[in-house]
Amino acid sequence: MKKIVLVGNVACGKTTLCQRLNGLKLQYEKTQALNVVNCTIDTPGEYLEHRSLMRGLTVVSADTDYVVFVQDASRDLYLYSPGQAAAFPVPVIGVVSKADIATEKQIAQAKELLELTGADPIFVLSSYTGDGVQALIDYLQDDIEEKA
Ligand SMILES: Nc1nc2c(ncn2[C@@H]2O[C@H](COP(=O)(O)OP(=O)(O)OP(=O)(O)O)[C@@H](O)[C@H]2O)c(=O)[nH]1
Ligand SMILES: [Mg+2]
Repeated sequence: MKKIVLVGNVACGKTTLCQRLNGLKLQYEKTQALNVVNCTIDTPGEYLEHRSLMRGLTVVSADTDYVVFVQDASRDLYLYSPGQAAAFPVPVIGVVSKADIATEKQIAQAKELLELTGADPIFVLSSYTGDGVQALIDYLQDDIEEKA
């Protein structure tokens, strides 16, 4: 499994995705600090929301294979900037989260926003139902060479 760091605003679903990816019980717990679970680094949403903390994400990402931008499809709150993926030293992939409670239009909007950041590829999933999660797991298990 590739090493990833989850990035996204407060309550976008990073910890729940981390739990799902690692086969843990899904339970709400506010992330207060960087939390390493096997190959997944979970971060508090404040790291993205407060510009002064953003640099911390860049530093942490240097030791990973991928940054994962998580965008909550159910909320019209967009905190990423166009081209933001280029600020990281490793490739950025995107996750549209909470697809189970979002409309098709919201999902399309979230996907488009992540595309603008430069994240590629983008996975649409629900950590609650598990829909779409296996595609992400499969991607993270591939060798980088196989994707070229
Ligand atoms: N319906 C639905 N709710 C979800 C899903 N994933 C997470 N949630 C809910 O969204 C809320 C926030 O989820 P978290 O995973 O804690 O969010 P987070 O991004 O880790 O938030 P911070 O730790 O504050 O940065 C919780 O109430 C979750 O149960 C999902 O796939 N579907
Ligand atoms: Mg969290």
